[in-house]
Amino acid sequence: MAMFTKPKLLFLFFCILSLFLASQCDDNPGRKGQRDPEERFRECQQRCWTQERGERVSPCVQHCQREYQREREKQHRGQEETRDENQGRGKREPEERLRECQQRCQRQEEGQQQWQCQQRCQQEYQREKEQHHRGQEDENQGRGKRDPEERLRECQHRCQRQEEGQQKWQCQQRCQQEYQREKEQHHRVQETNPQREEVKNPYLFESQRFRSRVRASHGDFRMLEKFTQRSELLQGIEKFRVAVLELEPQSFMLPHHCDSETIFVVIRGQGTISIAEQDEKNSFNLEHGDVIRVPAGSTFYFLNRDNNEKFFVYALVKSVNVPGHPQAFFSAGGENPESFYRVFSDDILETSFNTPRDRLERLFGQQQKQGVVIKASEEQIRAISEHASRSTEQTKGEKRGPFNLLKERPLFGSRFGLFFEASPERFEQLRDLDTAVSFMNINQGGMVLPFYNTRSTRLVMVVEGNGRFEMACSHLGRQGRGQWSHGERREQEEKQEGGNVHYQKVHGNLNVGDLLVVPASHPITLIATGGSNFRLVAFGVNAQNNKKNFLAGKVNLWRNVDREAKELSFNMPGREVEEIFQKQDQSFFVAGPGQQRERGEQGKRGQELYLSSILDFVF
Ligand SMILES: [Cu+2]
Repeated sequence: MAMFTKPKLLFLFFCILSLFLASQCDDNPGRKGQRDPEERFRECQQRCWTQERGERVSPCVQHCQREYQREREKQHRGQEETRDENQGRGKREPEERLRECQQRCQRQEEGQQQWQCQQRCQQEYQREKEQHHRGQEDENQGRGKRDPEERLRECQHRCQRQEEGQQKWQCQQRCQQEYQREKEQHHRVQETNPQREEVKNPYLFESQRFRSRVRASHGDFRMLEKFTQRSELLQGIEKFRVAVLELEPQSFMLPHHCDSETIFVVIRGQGTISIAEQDEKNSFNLEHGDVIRVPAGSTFYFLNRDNNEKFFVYALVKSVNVPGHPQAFFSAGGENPESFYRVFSDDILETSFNTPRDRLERLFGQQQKQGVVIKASEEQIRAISEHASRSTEQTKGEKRGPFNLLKERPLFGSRFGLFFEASPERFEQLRDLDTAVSFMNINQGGMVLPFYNTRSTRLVMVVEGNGRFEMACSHLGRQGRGQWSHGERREQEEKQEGGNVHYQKVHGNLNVGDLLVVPASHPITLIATGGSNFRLVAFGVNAQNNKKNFLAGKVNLWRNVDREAKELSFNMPGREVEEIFQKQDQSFFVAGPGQQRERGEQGKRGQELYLSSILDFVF
């Protein structure tokens, strides 16, 4: 008896109590069972938001979603089975049931009714088949419980270990594609769910939010939804849209003009852009890193002159008519794309072209109906790109012609990363739009120290690799959705800030094709988490006189704050505050969390290695 100390007795009591409660539940097939999956899903999600922190929120929510799906399907199947059993035909195959059902119709019904009865049999059969199919898919996904991010990382590691050179790259591409596919599936599930997770984070747009704007056999033009459609917090960039243009090898995008100013940045491949004006024609060959402005209303066309590689371009589009609703005008084509000439009356066209109607019908009726991007022959490509020029030192700063972002001196960098920027101050083409284009490379395992842009909002797109970000936002904090899981921390904050300002931690994973809006003044950090370098291209709006203010590192803002001010700010001796702010002796980019100890030694040599890392750098 001495063995049963008080806690043990208590434990025993609880065991018995829980057994008793469990049996009660069995007797009463309600309670858990009768609350609907939706309710449990909401509860589960709330648990994630209140109990988990940081990175763990999203996997937790995903788990809830999977659980929800599973329950829904189970419920559905349960209903089926009950009905089947009622009809005494539970275990047989759908085909057999279909035959039986049809025979029943034949025996029992006449004429029109018999036909309807047969239809019902068919529908039931279809439904069963589909369900059966889904059931199998579930089983196949024995791997189902891990999240797509994890599978992506595993896939990439496999590539790293097993493949070399070009093959490695292709292997990585395959991982990305698989990941995209899974995400899209996941996204579709989310869309049907009662509560949308993304309300929490209006700044991150996953790649599948780019939607095709045009149908084309040899290319794709995808545009991100209108920013203000997502959240009113994005009003400041209401006029802007971001798009991706992808041309298959040896293809041609038909001439058109847009009621928008456009800045293109070339991510991959070899292309040519031709810009036709009333009294001017310009053609430029483009390569990765090139930036080119196409003024509103200029007629232009693209060419992918490479035989193997896709031509891949990001675009920042600023509408001039209806804010956030840029439109393209195709003069070429007929039905797909539709040529705008076709809206004019026949007699007007006849007069305008001084050509009989039947010949005009041929002009606008001959096209291939393959959309805005079509295949071009080698000769056609050669002829068009023959007289195209390359951006050179001389064309820089001139009104037309591309300039290469990556051939500039990096604005800042270290062993762990580099940052390039084409600012409106230096490039006339960007000036009147008050925009910038920048490129950031964070080396594998590195991070950029926390900073903020003083007046520019950045639209950051992932070009290569994986990473994550953390950002402080007071707008979301103010909406009372702040996620402080430690109440005391919130209280502390209230004391310091007079209870007026709260910051929401906005965070997430970034993968190729995703877009992140980083509003001006919002402190942010980005960390490379994948097995390769993490590369980002950003469009900056309100870019003139923008500065990046770093909040930590050797070069940081606090260097220019008086010691006494620091003392007052932190209620700590000024010297001690300075000691802390000077402890990180590297600037801009450092080894990421978890990497620091391993790399500490190497890090000391950071400055010496700075130059060689620039030279090693290949986009
Ligand atoms: Cu904010």
